[in-house]
Amino acid sequence: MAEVIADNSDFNTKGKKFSNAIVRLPCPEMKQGLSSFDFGKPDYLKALRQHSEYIEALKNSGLSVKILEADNRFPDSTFIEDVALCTPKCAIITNPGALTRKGEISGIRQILNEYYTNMEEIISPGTLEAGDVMMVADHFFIGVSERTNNKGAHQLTDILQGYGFTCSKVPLKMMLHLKSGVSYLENNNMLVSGEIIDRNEFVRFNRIIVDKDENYAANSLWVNGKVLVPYGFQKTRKKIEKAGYDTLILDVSEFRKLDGGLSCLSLRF
Ligand code: CIR
Repeated sequence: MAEVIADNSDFNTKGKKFSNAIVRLPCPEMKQGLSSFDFGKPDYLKALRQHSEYIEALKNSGLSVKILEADNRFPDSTFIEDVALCTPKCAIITNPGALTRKGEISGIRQILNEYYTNMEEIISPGTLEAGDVMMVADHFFIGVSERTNNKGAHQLTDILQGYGFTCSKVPLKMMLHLKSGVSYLENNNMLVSGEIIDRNEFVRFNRIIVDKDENYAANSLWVNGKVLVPYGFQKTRKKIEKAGYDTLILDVSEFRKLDGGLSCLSLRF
């Protein structure tokens, strides 16, 4: 495990880090998506509008956005972040832990082949969803959750070490995914919530603590210097702005009904 994580990367300030994003349109079947909350069923048309605003925000942040057709075989397929990990040196196709999501990886390899020459994959019995993976400079924190098992975390560690990266595991008790509760905002700033707040791994960062009643906003998204923040979480928004960031507020209420947040809706690289 790396003891010291130095964020010496070129993009740790307000510069451009990402050039591309891939998103997948939501499908009407999203109503059958996995959910652990009782916020009601998502409204598909409203979700489409929110998704389109999300795409605009990525474009306005300097990304070229590839928009994949909706895949009505998989209600959760709009949460494309989980099916691949895109790093500066390679892309890794994951093996989702949720049975209803395993098939979402079909076709992703072909799409990522347009961007990457180095492609890797996680294989059973290892499972991994990339919502559990947070990149901080050359280090990757890997949440071990109900979706990502130890075998999947080990496979990912072996793969990434082969490319010169370091990794460490973060066992999770409560959160769906690691990034449900923590977001790296570059420049050593980290948004932390819930069970993450007191974890030793993260005390060396400038931690911006998310109030319990705004836990959902811990999944805010740094994109090329700006931070996208979900609508309705004023306290967190103000804390992020106080840390020096411009924020962009996006309503993602329909995705929240399926436990999804801002990071889950795209692959960025
Ligand atoms: C699921 O339970 O898999 C979806 N309903 C939500 C996935 C959210 N993805 C993420 O946090 N990276």
